[in-house]
Amino acid sequence: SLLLATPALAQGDTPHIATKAGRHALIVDGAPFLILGGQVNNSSNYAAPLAKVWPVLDRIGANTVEAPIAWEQLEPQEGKFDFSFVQTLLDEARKHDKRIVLLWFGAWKNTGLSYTPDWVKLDNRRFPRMKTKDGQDHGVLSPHGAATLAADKRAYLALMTYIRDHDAQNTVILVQPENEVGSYKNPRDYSPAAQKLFDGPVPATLTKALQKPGGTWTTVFGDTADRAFNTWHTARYIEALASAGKAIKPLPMYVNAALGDPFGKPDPQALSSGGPQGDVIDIWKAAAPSIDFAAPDIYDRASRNVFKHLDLYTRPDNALMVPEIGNAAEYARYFWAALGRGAIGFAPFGMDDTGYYNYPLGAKRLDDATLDAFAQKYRALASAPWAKIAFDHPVWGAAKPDDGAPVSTTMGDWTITASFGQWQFGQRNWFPKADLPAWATEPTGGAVVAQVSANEFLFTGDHVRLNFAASQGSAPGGMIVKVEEGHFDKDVWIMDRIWNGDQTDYGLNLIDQPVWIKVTMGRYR
Ligand code: N0T
Repeated sequence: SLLLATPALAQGDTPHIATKAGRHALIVDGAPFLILGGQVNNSSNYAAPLAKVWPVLDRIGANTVEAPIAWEQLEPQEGKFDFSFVQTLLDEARKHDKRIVLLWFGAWKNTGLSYTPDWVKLDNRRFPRMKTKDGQDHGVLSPHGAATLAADKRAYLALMTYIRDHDAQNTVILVQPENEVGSYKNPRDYSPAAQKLFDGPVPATLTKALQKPGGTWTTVFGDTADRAFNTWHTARYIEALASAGKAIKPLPMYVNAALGDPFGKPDPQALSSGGPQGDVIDIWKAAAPSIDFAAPDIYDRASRNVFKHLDLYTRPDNALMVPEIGNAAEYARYFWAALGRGAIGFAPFGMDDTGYYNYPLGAKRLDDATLDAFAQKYRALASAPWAKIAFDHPVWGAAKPDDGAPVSTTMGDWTITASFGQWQFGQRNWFPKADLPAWATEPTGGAVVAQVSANEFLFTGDHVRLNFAASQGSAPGGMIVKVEEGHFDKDVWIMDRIWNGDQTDYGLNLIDQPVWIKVTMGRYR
């Protein structure tokens, strides 16, 4: 008899980014997957400190660990590879039921070369540092170093080969070649060889992609030429790693950015010139088509800046992911803002118990309140098929802005308003003498909403009140028909109770129990 082939999963089983209608999903084991992540501290990439990672990740309900593999640890002597930590990480992640986002700390880590092996660090002739304008060495490897690229790439490919051969089950779901690339205080390499390239024409691929006329770097980019040049060449270098890496195993790959001021004109001396900041994503897209997306590392506490950064990386051609965000409690609310823009993942940085804290970027310490701020949200999201919902439907999210003001949106015929800092009953001005809740003055609160059909919404959140109403100008008679609290059995919504009375009269309030709510809107005639 004829054997019919079983329908193959798209692109085999390998994780990949899928895009439809401008929305993105990270597909893992054939289904959309939401990265509820945590990144370990920089030096936790050894067997011993891993024991201090899992309890913290379990405590916050993470499903994914972001962990570095250092070039110095993989290839301590040239051509002699040591995969023992890679294997330990795979074994332990599986044992602790975590997926892995693998971070390749190669030629560039926060721009510097500290993670390269000694034989790279100490051989500046073979692996040249950038030159400053006055001919001094700058402590960042030049992206024009052909030997640097060849050696870095060889090590990266050895890593990818090991993953291909030892991770058929795709514990590793995403790879980040290099970390926060670019160069601080030296916008590009000013060596004679680099200068020669800089004086030449801008590659046509780039001018075409940017829809600019051809010319030299200076004529095309003016006073941003140095940065554009270093961005292009850094991205080309990473493209070489990514494209060759994907030929071995086509895992999705991304780059992360140390961010500047998202509103001001970036100062090429102050920010990591060459990195994938929001204003140069187009250069990265043209130079590095094998990179699936660029991503923001958020260590800026100002809500206005955070929202703008998130917006800059939310594009039809760029899946939003937050691979690093400060692990202080106040950053946790931005989880809602990220998911509301369709983020495929989120990961506070420094999530282990090795005793290191990167305050003032993140937390002073991981106390219970801090861990709960992330855990509470992760547990709510882990209980829902959110990645699938957000791939199939429009979503919106709100995090409490610094000024505490309400925020709203309109989805179809309905306007949704998120407000913050209230008790659950009634309105503040009814009880002028009642004290305010503790969270009224805290940077806490937010929600995420999916419009699952024209008149139906799913949402969860914390320290927030949501009001649903007919949008201005829509037909009369619009109202909330039903509010259900429920849970999911795989993809199916199961109603547990109907909310009514106090639970709905003053808006839909979620404080410290972020349950799932389904709202059905309608119109009376
Ligand atoms: C991040 C992390 C780690 C004057 C910082 C942020 C991680 C890297 N870098 O803990 O090092 O590996 O991606 C740099 C932010 C610099 C802000 C300086 C303000």
